[in-house]
Parts: sequence; structure tokens; C-alpha cells
Amino acid sequence: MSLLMNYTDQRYVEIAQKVFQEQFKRDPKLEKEMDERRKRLMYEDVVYNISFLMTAVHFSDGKIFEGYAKWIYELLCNLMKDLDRDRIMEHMNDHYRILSEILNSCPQTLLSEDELKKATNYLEIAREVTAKAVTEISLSFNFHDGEHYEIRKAYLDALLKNQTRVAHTVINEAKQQGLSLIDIYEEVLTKVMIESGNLWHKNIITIDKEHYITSVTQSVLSGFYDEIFSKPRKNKRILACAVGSELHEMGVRMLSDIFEYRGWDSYYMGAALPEESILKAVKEYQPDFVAFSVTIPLYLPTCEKIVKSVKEKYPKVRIAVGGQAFRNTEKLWEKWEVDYYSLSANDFVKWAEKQIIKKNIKKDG
Ligand code: B12
Repeated sequence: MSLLMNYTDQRYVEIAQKVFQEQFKRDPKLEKEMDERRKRLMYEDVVYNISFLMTAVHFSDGKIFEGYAKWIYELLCNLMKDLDRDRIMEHMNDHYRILSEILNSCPQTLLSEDELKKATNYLEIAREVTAKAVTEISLSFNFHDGEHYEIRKAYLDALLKNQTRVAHTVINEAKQQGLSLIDIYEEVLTKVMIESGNLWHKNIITIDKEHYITSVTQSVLSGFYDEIFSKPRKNKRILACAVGSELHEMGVRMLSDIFEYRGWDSYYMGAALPEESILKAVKEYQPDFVAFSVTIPLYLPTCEKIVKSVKEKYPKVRIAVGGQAFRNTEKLWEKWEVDYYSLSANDFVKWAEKQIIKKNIKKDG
């Protein structure tokens, strides 16, 4: 990136140097994030930022600096893909704050009082538009689609800004305002998790951020446990797990929670459960239903093998399969001996309850 320097006055250069040094002094993390090449470009950007600010002041036109602040922020987000948007916002906003402080502490030979006021105001606006830009990203159609968009967007925005407490508050308030646990799970948390994967795939967020979103969402789920486990019991059992070397277990965990919430006893066995452990658990626990979840298509063959073994050894146990791996298949589940398939855990619980009612009617009649 070669940057034009409109203002070659030595006094601007001195300010640029001060701003640059002060930013490293105040933020020790910068040293790790910036190699020598980045440091050089950052210094050039400081000079460039000052040039734009002075151009805006010259014309008394704040839009010039506002537009520039948005442009430079997006440029840096694209150039520094190892850093998240909220961190780059911190870089820029620290820079604007420090520049404002240094300009205001300079003897007023550089800018008149009126010009200094304008510069200070434009820098403040730059901070505002940069803070807003963190969450101004294009989201997938599926994220927009369906009910409760506002809530999932607020939850996602909080996470993109690393605001864990705000994220929890968004969910707690939604709950207090009457949003059902099922809707929170399926319309908010599931869709945000899937979108976080899309944003990682599009290189808009880092893997660190995706992991952070996962861990906050796991802690949000734990917050529902008192309620989930306090429901009247139905004396029905479900065993659920993710199979193969599948580490994606949040979907099947939500499924177990939803069953538990509906009064079932859930035996949730987590991720990557091997076949022997599943067979042993079915024998010991004697579930009415088992649910196997697959996200990565590579583990579909293992799932098929497990389905066959369970059917062979325990023909009365009903088997459901689900998870995103089945989405892009030619209805693979129809070729296996399974009793149910769905992408929705809630549809599964409703179906399972109907089966129980049917069975009871048969018994009674
Ligand atoms: C979080 C996450 C992880 C976490 C998982 C942590 C955890 N504790 O679960 C970790 C970091 C471990 C991880 C690892 C990997 N991940 Co990952 N991950 C995700 C992410 C962002 C979210 C997963 C999630 O929780 N979704 C939300 C849940 C609630 O949705 P769900 O599972 O579909 O469940 C719902 C329904 O499907 C249904 N359901 C689920 N199971 C069942 C079962 C039955 C019987 C029924 C009826 C219904 C049902 O109910 C749920 C509630 O509605 C996804 C993005 C995405 N599209 O989901 C990527 C994603 C799945 N991961 C991906 C990849 C590539 C990986 C890695 C290979 C990355 C790597 N290079 O290491 C590894 C693979 C590890 C492995 N061996 O499994 C890709 C997969 C691409 C593909 N098609 O193969 C995705 C899609 C990201 C992307 N957009 O590219 N990941």
C-alpha cells in the first residue's frame, strides 16, 4: 500500500510519530500483532489519516473524514485477517483518541481554535462510525429468514463485539419476554452458531472468535438447566450422541435438553462416541429412542454401521438420525433402517411423543 502524503509539514510528521509511539505504549498487545512490515504500513497509515483529517478540516466537511474512517477500517479488516473486526476497531479508535489528545495538547500554531474543534469533532465521529462498522457485515439469507431475527442479530452482534455479558442479557431478556426455550434454541442459538461457521468460512471472523461464540453459547445453554430438569417426568428415555470422530456435539446436546425439558430422561453421551460404548449404553440404559447426530459427512459411514448394529442387537429400540451431514445427501436416511430423520430436534420430540401415544392407545385398546 503506498500512501499519498498531502501534508509534508514537519509538524504533522512529528504528530504522526508521537501518535504512533503512544499507541504502542498504551497497548502492549500491538507489539505481538504487528511485525516490522505492518509497523511500517501502520506508520504510513497514521500519516495518511492525519492528511485526510486535515483535508476535512480545510473544507469544514466532516463527511470526508467519516467516509475515510469507514473505508480504512474495511481495508484493514481485509488486510489483517488474523485479527477480528472488534480488535481492528480498537486499533483505529485508540488511534483516533490519541490523535485527538495530541492535537489538543499541541501549541496552537498548527490549527486555529475553530479548526481544532472541527478536528476533535470529526475524530469523535470517526470513532462512532468505526464502532458501528464492527457488526455491519453481510449475513446469509438463512440467518435473516424466520422469526426472531432481531434477537439473534442482537445476540450475534454482542458476540462479535466480545460482549459476553450483553449476549447473556439478550437471551435472558428474550426469555423473560416470553420467548420459549425451543425458540431460543432453534431460532436464536442454532442459527447464530451456523452463521458463525459461515462467517469463519467467508474469512470475516477468525477461528478464535468462532470458538468464543461456541463457548459463550455453551454457557448460555447451561443457564437453562434448572428449568430443564425441573419438568414433570414422563418415564420415557432417550439416549443421544454424536458418532464417529464427530466433535460437533452442540446440536445433539440441544436435542437432549429439549427432550429433558419435555419430561423425558435424557442420557446425553456427547461427542465422538465409539460403537462399543453405544451398544453398552443401550443395553444398560434401555432407551425408548436413540438419536445419532452427524455434522461432517465423513462420519456418515460410521453412523450407518452403528445404526445397523443397534438394529440387529436391539430391534425394539427406535432410531433417529439427524445433523447437518444429512442435508446434502440424496435422502440417505431413507436407505438406512432408521425410524426417523429430521433437521429439527423439536420436530423429533413431537414425533417421538406421538409414537408413544399411538403405542399406549394400541396397548389400551
Ligand atoms: C462450533 C463448531 C465447531 C466446534 C464444535 C464444538 C462443539 N462442542 O460442538 C469445533 C471447534 C470442535 C469444530 C471443529 C471442526 N469443524 Co466445525 N463448526 C462449528 C460450527 C460453527 C457450529 C456447530 C454448531 O454447534 N451448530 C449449531 C447446532 C445446534 O446445529 P446442528 O448441529 O445442526 O443441530 C441442530 C439440528 O441439526 C438438529 N440435530 C442435530 N443432531 C440431530 C440428531 C437427530 C436425531 C435429530 C432428529 C436432529 C438433530 O438439532 C439441532 C438443533 O436444532 C459449524 C457451523 C455450522 N454450520 O453449524 C462449523 C462446521 C460444522 N465445522 C466445520 C469444520 C470444517 C470443522 C473442522 C473440520 C475444522 C478443522 N479444520 O479442524 C473441525 C472438525 C472436527 C470434527 N472431527 O468433528 C464446517 C463443516 C463443513 C463440512 N460440511 O464438512 C462447518 C459447517 C463450518 C463451515 N461453515 O465451514 N467445529
